[in-house]
Amino acid sequence: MHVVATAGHVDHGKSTLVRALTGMEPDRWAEERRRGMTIDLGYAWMTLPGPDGGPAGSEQLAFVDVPGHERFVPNMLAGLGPVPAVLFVVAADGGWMPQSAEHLAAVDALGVRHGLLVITRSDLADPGPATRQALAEIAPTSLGRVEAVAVSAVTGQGLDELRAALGRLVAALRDSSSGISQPARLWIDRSFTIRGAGTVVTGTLPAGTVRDGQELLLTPSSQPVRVRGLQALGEPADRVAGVARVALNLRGVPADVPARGMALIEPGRWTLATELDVRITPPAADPQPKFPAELLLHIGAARTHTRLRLLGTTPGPIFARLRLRDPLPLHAGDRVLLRDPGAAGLAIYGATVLDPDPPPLARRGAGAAAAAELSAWPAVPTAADLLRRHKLLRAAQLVAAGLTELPAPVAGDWRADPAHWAALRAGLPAVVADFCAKDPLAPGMPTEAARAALKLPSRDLVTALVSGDIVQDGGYLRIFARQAGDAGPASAPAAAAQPARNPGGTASAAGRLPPNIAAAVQTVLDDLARDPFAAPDTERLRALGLDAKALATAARAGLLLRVADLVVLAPGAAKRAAATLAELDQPFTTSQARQALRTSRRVAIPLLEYLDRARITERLPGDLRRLRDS
Ligand SMILES: Nc1nc2c(ncn2[C@@H]2O[C@H](COP(=O)(O)OP(=O)(O)OP(=O)(O)O)[C@@H](O)[C@H]2O)c(=O)[nH]1
Ligand SMILES: [Mg+2]
Repeated sequence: MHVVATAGHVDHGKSTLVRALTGMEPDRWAEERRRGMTIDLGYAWMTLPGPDGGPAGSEQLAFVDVPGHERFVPNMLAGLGPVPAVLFVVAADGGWMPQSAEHLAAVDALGVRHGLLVITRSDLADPGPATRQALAEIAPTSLGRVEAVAVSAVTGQGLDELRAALGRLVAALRDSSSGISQPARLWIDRSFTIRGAGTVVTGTLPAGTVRDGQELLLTPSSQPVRVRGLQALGEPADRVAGVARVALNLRGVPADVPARGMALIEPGRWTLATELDVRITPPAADPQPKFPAELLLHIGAARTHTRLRLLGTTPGPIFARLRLRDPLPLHAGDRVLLRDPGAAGLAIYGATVLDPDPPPLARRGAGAAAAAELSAWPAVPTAADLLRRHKLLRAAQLVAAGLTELPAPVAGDWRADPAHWAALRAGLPAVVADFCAKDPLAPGMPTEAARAALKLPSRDLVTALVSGDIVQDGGYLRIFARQAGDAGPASAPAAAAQPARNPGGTASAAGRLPPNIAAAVQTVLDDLARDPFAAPDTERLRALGLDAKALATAARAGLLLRVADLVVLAPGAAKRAAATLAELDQPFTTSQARQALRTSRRVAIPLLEYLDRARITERLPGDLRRLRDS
């Protein structure tokens, strides 16, 4: 299926033409037929001729017929917004008119690239002048050079040529479809109730596929709804792929809830944007337009009020931050239309969404900086552009921004800007060294502190940055001491004055114990030299001014063996205990070990558990152990 919208000035024959082509009535309302004027969108479809204008093929072409009257511009935009092609109608006897220009400006702002010019009512006047003028107006727009066909809906003249031209238009549409599988975003333009079936919505699906039974989210509320039956052009279907006109029967949503301008989207695949950065392409005639503070933003069949803040004022494309009144499901690269409804003349601007979830503009001058940054971006942003700006993004954020070609993750589902990541990696050692220098008693820099210092959103990223001289151990980061042997644990006296060999590292921590701590540790070691397993009790430690943190630091420096938080022995104690235990009958009980070591249960139990962990002893059932070597 293909979908085209009509466009053109009021009374130029759009609906009459659609009726002539399809045999269906696009003016659905009695009021429209009474007034002979389209007010709201109309829907009709035809089967296209086969190749070379032969017998009817199987391909269908749906029309969204829009009103030409200026009062109904919002309805016109809702019809035109989601379609990839336009049937531009100009009456031979009317010529180029104000709404011809306004509709063309909208087509151009939306970036519609495919279309046909149809000169209608050509039984009433020579189509030549209208054709020439319309082609000249259309040529500089996104439509460029289009085919022109003169028709009369009254005499039928030109309709066969028009059908053939529509066949060529559809062929061009087919060739230009990107083939990239897009997530569904159905722009709702009608909602009604069918007795016995419940809520039905219809809309244009520009891309992606909707399936029977599928769960979709109804924007802007994000309410989940389930499709329970769908139709394409009046025929039931299991699935419909865009571009298409679709009618969906919805479950889980009261009939009065859906309305024109809402959308049904695939969960997780769209950013529900309230703030976005855009590139506005000013019209050639007005390169530096004066924007009002409040505009209307149109995309698909939706529109919402938006505030506009210009980012910098450089010639050429205009960069702006928009703040929407209602969130819209957007991708980077989406084309939106901005309109000043209060303007006297035409005030329609096309814009491209660059960032559907931009960083806040906090500092002074941040706007100008953002404009400078965005001016280097390509027409349609890539994941690399968004990452350069945001530094780090989760895959889900990029996918929701419409980017599916992602770089490899740096940690979990995190993606990083390569330059930023390299800078973080290069900067981590200094951050850790700085922390350790300021707090030499700390067991290292807590991973959480490093995360905060580097302003990272997740500790996993810190872990992923660990490399080279940095080691991560038990939630702490330390600089690996290459010359650890220089300050060998067993031989090291608790020398407070020992020079730092490796700033911030383990070896220097030994050298940089505050003198009172170093002296207290030396006192403990002196006591232990007399009675090796009589670890100082908590009272003694408190008297010496040694808390768990100080003991941990001393232990890390190799000055003490810490078998429990507040149980410390001399560095050689494990070896010495092993030698003593080797003299016992194997296996031995805790009590036997305690007696042999001439110590208390307070020390014996954690010491034996330490020896188990160090694989010096082996734990057996029934409170028994034996030396592993024996
Ligand atoms: N003689 C002649 N009259 C035509 C032709 N096409 C349309 N008309 C007449 O022109 C008038 C307007 O036609 P519509 O089809 O309602 O025009 P429209 O563009 O849909 O108008 P809006 O939807 O209100 O913008 C009607 O009276 C039609 O009968 C044609 O080819 N020849
Ligand atoms: Mg009409």
